[in-house]
Amino acid sequence: MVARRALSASNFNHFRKGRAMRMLSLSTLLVSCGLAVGSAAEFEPPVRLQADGLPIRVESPGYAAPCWADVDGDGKKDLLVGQFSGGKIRVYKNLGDGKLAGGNWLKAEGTVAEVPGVW
Ligand SMILES: [Ca+2]
Repeated sequence: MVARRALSASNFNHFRKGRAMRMLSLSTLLVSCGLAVGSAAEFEPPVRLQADGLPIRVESPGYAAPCWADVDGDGKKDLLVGQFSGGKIRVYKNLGDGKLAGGNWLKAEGTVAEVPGVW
C-alpha cells in the first residue's frame, strides 16, 4: 500500500511536470503566433504572369503547385507549373527582366517527364 501511494505521488508529480511543460509549450506557441500575426508580411498586389506575351494558365482541375527553380543552370529561376491530370510539369524559362519564354514540358532523357498521381 505504501509503495502504491509512493508510485501515485510520483505519477502525480510526473503528470504535473508534463502538464506544466504542455502549458509552457502552448504559451510559447500562442506568443509566437501572436508575434507572427502582429508583424504580418505585406504583399504586393497580385499580377498575372505571362509567358511569350500570353497569360500563364493551368489545366483543370488545378493543383498546379507552381514553383521557381533554376532548371537549366543559367542562374535565373525558371517557373515550373504542374499538370495534375497527366503528372507533367511545364517549364517557363526565365529570360530576365521579368520575362518568361513560352512553356515546354519538362523532359528527362528526351522524353516528357511524368510524375504519377495518386488518384
Ligand atoms: Ca534558369
